[in-house]
Order: sequence, then C-alpha cells, then structure tokens
Amino acid sequence: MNEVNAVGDGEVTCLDAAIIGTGFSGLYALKKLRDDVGLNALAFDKAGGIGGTWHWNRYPGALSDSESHVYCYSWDTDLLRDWDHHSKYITQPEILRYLEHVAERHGLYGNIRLNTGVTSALFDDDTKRWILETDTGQRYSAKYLITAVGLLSATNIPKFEGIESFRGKIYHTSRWPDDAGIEGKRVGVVGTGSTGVQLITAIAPVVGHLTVFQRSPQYSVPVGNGPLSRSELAEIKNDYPRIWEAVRKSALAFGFPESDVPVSSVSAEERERIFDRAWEKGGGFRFMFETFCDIATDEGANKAANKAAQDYIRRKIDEIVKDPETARKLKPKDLYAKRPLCDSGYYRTFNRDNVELVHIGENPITAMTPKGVKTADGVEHELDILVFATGFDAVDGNYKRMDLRGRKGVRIQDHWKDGPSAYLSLGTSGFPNMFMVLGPNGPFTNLPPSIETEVEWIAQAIDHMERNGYATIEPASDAEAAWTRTCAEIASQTLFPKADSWIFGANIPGKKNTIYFYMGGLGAFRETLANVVQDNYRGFKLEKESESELVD
Ligand code: FAD
Ligand code: NA7
Repeated sequence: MNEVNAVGDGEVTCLDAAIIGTGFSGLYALKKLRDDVGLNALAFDKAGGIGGTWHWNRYPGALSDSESHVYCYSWDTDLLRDWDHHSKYITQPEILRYLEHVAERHGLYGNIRLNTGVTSALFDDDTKRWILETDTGQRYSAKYLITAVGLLSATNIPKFEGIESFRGKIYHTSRWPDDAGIEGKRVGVVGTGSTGVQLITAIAPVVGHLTVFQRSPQYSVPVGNGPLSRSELAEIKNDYPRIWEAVRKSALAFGFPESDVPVSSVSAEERERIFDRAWEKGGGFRFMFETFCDIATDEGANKAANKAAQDYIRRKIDEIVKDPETARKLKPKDLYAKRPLCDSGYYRTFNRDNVELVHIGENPITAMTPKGVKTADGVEHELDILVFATGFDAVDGNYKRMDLRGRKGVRIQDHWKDGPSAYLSLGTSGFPNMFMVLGPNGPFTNLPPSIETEVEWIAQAIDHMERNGYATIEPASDAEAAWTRTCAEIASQTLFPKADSWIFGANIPGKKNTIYFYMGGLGAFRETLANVVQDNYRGFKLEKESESELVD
C-alpha cells in the first residue's frame, strides 16, 4: 500500500500538472504547459500575490542587481518591445508590476490559486500520479508536479538566546510589513549580505539611529544605477535579438561580455584603470567577471588575481570611510568569493552620525534582551526594531518544508540526507514526473534566462511524454550522481567553495556544506540539455504503462 492512501477520503481535483510557486519560474511554467503543451494546469502559491521573490521582498532598497533589460522574460517579444524599463536596474515594485502585467496579459490568474500553500505532495506508486494537499484543505491529483518553489525563498532566522524576550518589533527582510514604522526609530540590522547592504543604505537617512550588526565584512562595489534615456532604451530594444543570443551563450547570462583577460597579463597601472572603470560603471558581477577572467578562479601565485580585486576594494573603503576604526571593521580580509555585491553608497553610510557598526565577528551577540541586543563586551544596544537580513535556507529550503515523498513513500529529507542532488537540476531519482525549476545543481547565473531554459526543457520533455504515451520519467541515479560529480569538479576550479556563504550551504548552522550549483555557465548548460534530448533523454528512465525502459 502506498503512503498516498493515508491522505484520506474527500474530493480530489484532477489536473495534468500542478505547479508550486508563481514567481518567474511558476508563471512561465504555467504559460508553457497550459498554452503550448495543452495541459490542464494550476499553479499554487502560499503568498497572497504572484511574483515570488518580488512579492515577498518589499524591504526598503530592494533592487535586482541584474540589469533591468536582462532581468525579464525573453519569450514575450511583443512585451520586450512594449515594456519600458526606466532605469538601469529595476526595483522591487517595478519587478512586481512587470510580473503582474505578464500574468494579466497572458490570462494566467484563472489558473492560479493564491494564499494556498502546498503542504504535501505524495507520489502514488499505483496510479503513478502525485497527490497534493493544501493548507486550504483541498486535494489535487496530477500527473506532473512542477516545483518552482524558489531557491532564495525559505527564510533563515537565526536562533539567538532571549529573542522571545525582546519587547520591540522583529522583522525579516523578506516579510517586510507595510506598516514597518521605522522612521525616527532605533533600528538594528543583523546581516550585511546583498539584502542587508541594500536595506542599510536605504533606511539610514530615515531612521533615528541605526545599529548594524556585521558578522562578516563584505566586498561591495557601486551598483551604478541611473535612469535609462529614451535613446538607450531604443537601442536595447533594437538590439534584443543579439542580446538574448549572447546571454544564452554566455556563462553568467548577465548581458555583458565576460572577460578573457587574466590579471597578470596587464601592468599594475592598466589593472588599476580597468578596476577604476568598472567601479565607475558599477555592477557587482561586472566588477568580478567583466574586468578579468581569473578573479573567481585564480589559484596561482597566492590567488593574485583575487587579491588584486580585494586590495582595490579595501583601498576604496579606506578612501570612503572617515573613521579609521570603522573602516578597519568594514574591510574584509578573506577571499572575494561570495556572490559579488553592489550598492548605492553602503560604505559611505557609515560616515553618518546616526549609524553605528558593531562587528559581531569580533564582539559576538551574547543574547537578545527585552531592550535590545547584548554583545560580548557587555554593551546592551537598545532598539525599537530589530531586522533580520539574514538570508535564506537556499536551494532546498522550501523542499524540506513540505511533506514531499517519491516512490515507496521516500521523503525528500531522507533522499537528500547527504545534501540535495539532482540530474541537471531538473529532477531527482525516485521522484517520477517531478520537474524542478532551479533545483539543486542548476546554473549560477542571472536567473531569468536559466529559468526560461529549464521551463522550456521541461515543457519539451512533457510534450514528448504525452505524444509517445509515457507514464513516467525520472533521472537514473547514476546519471544524477555523475552530474553531481561534474558540478563538484567545476566548482572546485573556482574560489567560491572557499568562502562561507549560502552558495554552498554554509550560512545555516548544521546545513550540509556541499554543491548546490552548476558553475559551468548557461551556454554549456544549454548545450548539455540539448544533447540529452538529442540522445533520447540520456540519463532519464522513461516508463510506459507496462514496461520500463532506461534510455541511455
Ligand atoms: P521565487 O520567486 O522565489 O518564487 C517561489 C514561490 O514559491 C514563492 O512565491 C513561494 O511563496 C512559493 N512557494 C514555495 N513553497 C511553496 C509551497 N509549499 N506552497 C505554495 N507556494 C510555495 N536573481 C537574479 O538573477 N538577479 C538578481 O538581481 C536577484 N536579486 C535578488 C534579490 C533578492 C532580495 C532575492 C531574495 C533574490 C534575488 N534573486 C536575483 C533571485 C530570485 O529569487 C530569482 O531571480 C527569481 O526571482 C526566482 O524566481 P522563482 O520563481 O524561481 O522563485
Ligand atoms: P546572505 O547573502 O546569506 O546574507 C545574510 C547575512 O546575514 C550575512 O551577512 C550573514 O553573515 C548574516 N547572518 C546570517 N546568520 C547570522 C547569524 N546567526 N548571526 C549574525 N549574522 C548572520 O542573504 P541575503 O538576503 O543578503 O542575500 C541572499 C541572496 O539573495 C543574494 O545573494 C541575492 O542573490 C539575493 P555571514 O556573511 O554569513 O557571516
């Protein structure tokens, strides 16, 4: 008997495809499967609105650090022509407006169920269908399960002793309330990642006093945001076919040419000029990857390329920050090998009289108290509001928060006990007909182009199954293991695993520090996907009603 039988009786709505999530991934999956493959599909989201990341992350300063013209869909060419981006980078309200417009324009809302969390998804071995239960008490059955649950979506709120005693308000940046009421207040921010850097810079001028609790100093460069003129916009629109082609062939999909120049090949003066130009132009990924080709990979000569970039940013911090002790605390000493940050005046913010930096890396938080935060030096930092900009249980976080079970009732938590794995990030063995968008070991890129790549591949695979009478598809475990090894090998050629960050699961105590991304680039990833299809879905097991066939 299958675990599914434990769900109990009651009305079950039959679908072809159930999609979890309505961010960039879920919306496009719905559009493709409903309109191109012709499936009866529904998308669910626990949020009260569509947009995923951009529904949830409403904190002041929230901005995409992918440039606006490539932080959008490429598949709606009419919309590319009609939608005007007003600035080089796109803010949270604008991204949300864009996604709502897409949903409206393609009539997606009728197939979306909001305020509906999927609490369980169980594969029934007998019927070969997924049975879903929602927190609204509904049950659905679907042949295909598409998990578009987001890779930076499950919040991370660290445990601090005494937190429940704090008498002020506590927010996480990705659950920012409309009535946050920070104006004039004593606000503390824990966390100085991409989110913290944006938030701190944005709120410093409006709060009464801001205490920044920094565990690790960050390398950050200017974002270089600014308006897009009509002529710049027209140029982008005319150039879109070339831009998207280049994006799809590139490694990072950020829409700029990635450098092939090693740091060591230029003189010290030329190096400085290149960094200066990048600093002026702005953009974290541009600074790391458009300047030189070996900042994130160089292992030779004391990681000289990486060190050159570190030294440059440290010099900038010294130039910008007036108080030498604050500058010292702000300067990272480790590798420049986390997701590269950019900002709208982060370091400068620490010159303000109402901003105080507490380096909890040196002077740890010992407890939260009714009045605020106590540090090891005995100081109690009194606060009205405490904000956690502490990031996410990335990649597999939302999977672990569901009761998700594959063949023979195996729980995803058990299947992934040694860390999450997937074949091509699209599926995992033992979970038939479950397609993940941005699952583990997918491309580390500007994400909309990778999302499109994955959704299009999934739609093609499902179409293939429907046309050829297949009941199930799932990765063969050896193919999945080989993909994991490939991802590990590629990652080991970069410096990213050597820095503690969410990219390798190092931000959550107890989380498996392992491989979560494919760092071979979008171009190579797309080629691999195309070859897998051409080789008749190499590495996947496709099963008809009565037979089992490994296609390899
Ligand atoms: P999400 O947008 O995260 O959507 C997932 C949805 O699934 C959510 O709405 C969630 O509520 C829903 N969900 C999850 N579990 C369940 C469940 N059990 N039941 C029902 N619903 C569920 N990427 C870039 O490429 N460039 C950037 O500049 C960039 N900036 C970012 C800034 C921030 C602050 C954050 C948090 C992320 C950023 N990202 C950026 C990453 C961003 O998440 C992706 O670009 C993209 O938005 C992901 O879309 P998605 O649809 O895959 O996931
Ligand atoms: P990040 O990049 O994971 O940053 C989280 C920050 O919170 C970072 O500074 C952490 O310090 C800090 N943190 C986490 N846990 C703690 C505890 N327990 N105590 C003190 N400080 C802590 O999340 P973001 O939201 O900024 O960005 C995530 C991605 O979303 C980003 O890359 C973009 O793609 C969008 P640490 O550095 O680990 O010492």
